[in-house]
Amino acid sequence: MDRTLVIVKPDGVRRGLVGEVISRFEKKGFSIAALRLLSLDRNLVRDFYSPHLGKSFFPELEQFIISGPVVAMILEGANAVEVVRRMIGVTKSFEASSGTIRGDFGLGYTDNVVHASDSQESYSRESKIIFPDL
Ligand code: FUP
Repeated sequence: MDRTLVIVKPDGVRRGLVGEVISRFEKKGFSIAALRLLSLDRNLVRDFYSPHLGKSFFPELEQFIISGPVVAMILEGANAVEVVRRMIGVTKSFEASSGTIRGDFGLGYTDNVVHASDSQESYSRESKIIFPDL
């Protein structure tokens, strides 16, 4: 079965959206293969967001993502990567369509409620960082 990684970011956790986010994925038909609450440290962030290291927005992204705990999960279901990316909406929450998680719950760019792997390759890389024991 296909899998993907979803992270409810610090803004989503602070605003009490963990249940809402999980509920949407459960209602869609995904099952939760793994779930954990964790705080990312700078080393982990540099590894996780390595494709963005050195970009002008990286310091802001790093500061935001370590600003509080996150809830990470591995979701399992048909075409998980593509379907979940559609359900979260485009990166800029203020441009995301209504009905998507970012479109319904945020206005931010850096603080855009959730992360989801954007390809199989990203999933393989990211899931090993967040769930090293799986
Ligand atoms: P996404 O795959 O939708 O999470 O988006 P990206 O991989 O392009 O970006 C990773 C994170 O960096 C996003 F949450 C948004 C943030 N970002 C900024 O804050 N500023 C930018 O200029 C680009 C990305």
